[in-house]
Amino acid sequence: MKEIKFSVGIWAFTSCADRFVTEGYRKSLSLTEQIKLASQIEGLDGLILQFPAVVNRENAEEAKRLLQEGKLKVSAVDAYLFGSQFSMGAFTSGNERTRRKAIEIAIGAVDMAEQLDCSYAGLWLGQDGFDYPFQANYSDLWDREIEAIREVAAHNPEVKICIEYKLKEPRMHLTIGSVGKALLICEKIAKDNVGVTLDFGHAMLGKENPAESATLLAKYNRLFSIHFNDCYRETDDDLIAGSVHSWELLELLLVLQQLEYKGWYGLDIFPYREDIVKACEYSIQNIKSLLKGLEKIDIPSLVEAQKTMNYIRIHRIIREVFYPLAD
Ligand SMILES: [Mn+2]
Repeated sequence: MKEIKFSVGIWAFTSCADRFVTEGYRKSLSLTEQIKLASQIEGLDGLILQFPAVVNRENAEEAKRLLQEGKLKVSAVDAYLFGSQFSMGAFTSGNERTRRKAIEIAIGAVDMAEQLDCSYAGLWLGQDGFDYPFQANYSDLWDREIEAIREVAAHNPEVKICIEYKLKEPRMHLTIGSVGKALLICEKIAKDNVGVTLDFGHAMLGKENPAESATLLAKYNRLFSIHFNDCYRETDDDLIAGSVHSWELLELLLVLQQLEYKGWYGLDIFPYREDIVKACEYSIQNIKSLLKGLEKIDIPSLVEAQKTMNYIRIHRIIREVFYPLAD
């Protein structure tokens, strides 16, 4: 467990606005204050940053200094491609100038990752998709999406491009909405530095089982990073990890061990009403507690039992550890 590295998306430290409380649930903090707060989180090793909204050419060296002071690394630099300028699409935009701007920002995120000694750049394309029947030429959207990712990935093969899929929101349908579509794009581009971020809540929202999605991605060497959080599967709630779907989380953690996943364990949470530091620490503790429990599970027996697909026999091995029968 010692070798696991935890990070958190810097957006957890924002005022956490929603569409009802547009001013946010707490006061806005400067980047300096956000990094200082993050450095107080017990067990945290890094931050996921955004380019150019959070880090950019003007403040990168200052951010680097603050991170070093706080003993934090950068686990990924995400391209900020979901702002209002991309409301009609980023990589999929039919307006060539807008599309070029989006590609330029994504390439900027790759360069920023390198500058901050980080080898991962994230692409979550929340505005690429459609809201209504008849609205989109699906073929054009798909082709533009793939070509743009191909171009960004070619910029620097040393930086891994992490495509983060999500079923919906803000678009009603996202172009890269499922693990299968994300994987298909990776396979079409066929470059070693193009892979996927599996976001637990996104997988749950898409009615996937995260452990199965992780396995599928790892099978094709495309499991680059994980975002932990939780949700009720209707929307992307970004709740504290391990708070709602503990079984699915436990299974994912087991599978990550079996797959020998060595990447970051990122938190992607929005603590609207909770103390930020405590919400992050609680998420990390939940994951660590489940990992501790996994140490007590008889894995060879579990693997053997899985061959039978006999659920009761299989689950009894887990239950003995997590809720033993009362006397
Ligand atoms: Mn995420």
